[in-house]
Amino acid sequence: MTLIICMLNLAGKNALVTGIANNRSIAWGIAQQLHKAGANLGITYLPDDKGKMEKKVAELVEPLNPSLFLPCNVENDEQIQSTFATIREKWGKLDILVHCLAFANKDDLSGDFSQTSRSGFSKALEVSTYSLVQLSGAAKPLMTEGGSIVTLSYLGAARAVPNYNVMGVAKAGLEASVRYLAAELGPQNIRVNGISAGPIRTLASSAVGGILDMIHHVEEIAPLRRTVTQLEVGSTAAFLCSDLSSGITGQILYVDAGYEIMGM
Ligand code: 0WE
Repeated sequence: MTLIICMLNLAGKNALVTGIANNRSIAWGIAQQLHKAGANLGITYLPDDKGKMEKKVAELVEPLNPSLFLPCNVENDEQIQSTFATIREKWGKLDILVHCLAFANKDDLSGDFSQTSRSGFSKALEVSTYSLVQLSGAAKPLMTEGGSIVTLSYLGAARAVPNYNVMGVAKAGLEASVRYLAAELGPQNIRVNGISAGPIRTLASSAVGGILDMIHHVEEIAPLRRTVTQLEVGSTAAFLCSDLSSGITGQILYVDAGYEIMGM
C-alpha cells in the first residue's frame, strides 16, 4: 500500500464563498470542490425582500453542510461588518475567501462603451471591483494563520470583447487590485489570485445577448475545442486555496480551455 500524501487537503480550513445564485453559478462549482477537499464552508447570498434567494441558495448548499450561511450585499457596509463579526465569533480565524461577485446595468453591456453613464460606471466598479478590496480588508485581520483569496475575472479585462464594455474596465481594475492586495498581504502569508474563466452559461451570462454564439466561437478556436465547466474552475480554485500553490500570488490564471493563447 502506498500512502498518498495529498497537499490538496483543506481539512481544518475555514472558507467563505460569495456569489452563489443557483446551480449554474461558478461559485457553486468552487464551493463543491472546496467541500470535497475537506474545507469548512461559510456561504453568503444576496438577500432580496421576499427571501427567495435565501431559500433557493440554502436548499442548494445544504449537502455541503455549511457552518455559516449569511446575507451579504456588498453595497451594504453593515452586512459586511456583520458577516465578518460572525466569522470572528463562530470560527475565530478565516483561511480562504472566494470572491465571485459582479454586476453592471444590463444597458451598459451592449451598445457604445462611450455612452456609459457615470452612475452605471460607478455601480459596476463598486459591486465588481471595490467589493474585492473591501472584503479583503475585512478578511485580513481574521487571516491570522495566513490565507488565500481567490476572485473571478474574464478575458474582457485584457482585450476589448464586444459588449463586455464597462465590465471589462471593472475586471481590469479587479486584476490590478489582485496585484496590489497580493503585495500588501504577502508579508502576512495571505496569497491573492484571480481565475480568468472562459465563457460559461450562468444566470449572469445567460442574461447577455449572444452568449451562446460566444460559447460556440470558443468551442471552435480554443485548443481543447470546448468551453470549461464550473467544476473545472472550482478545482483550480481549490488548488489556489491549497498548499499546492504556496508559491503563487498576484497572478491571474486562465481557465479557458486555452482560448487566450490563440491569435487567429
Ligand atoms: O462577467 C461576466 C458577467 C457579468 C455580468 C452580467 C450581467 C447580466 C445581467 C454583470 N452584470 C450583469 N447584469 C445584468 O443585468 N461574464 C464574464 C459573462 C459575460 O458577460 C458578458 C459577456 C460574458 C462572457 C457581457 C457581454 C459580453 C460578453
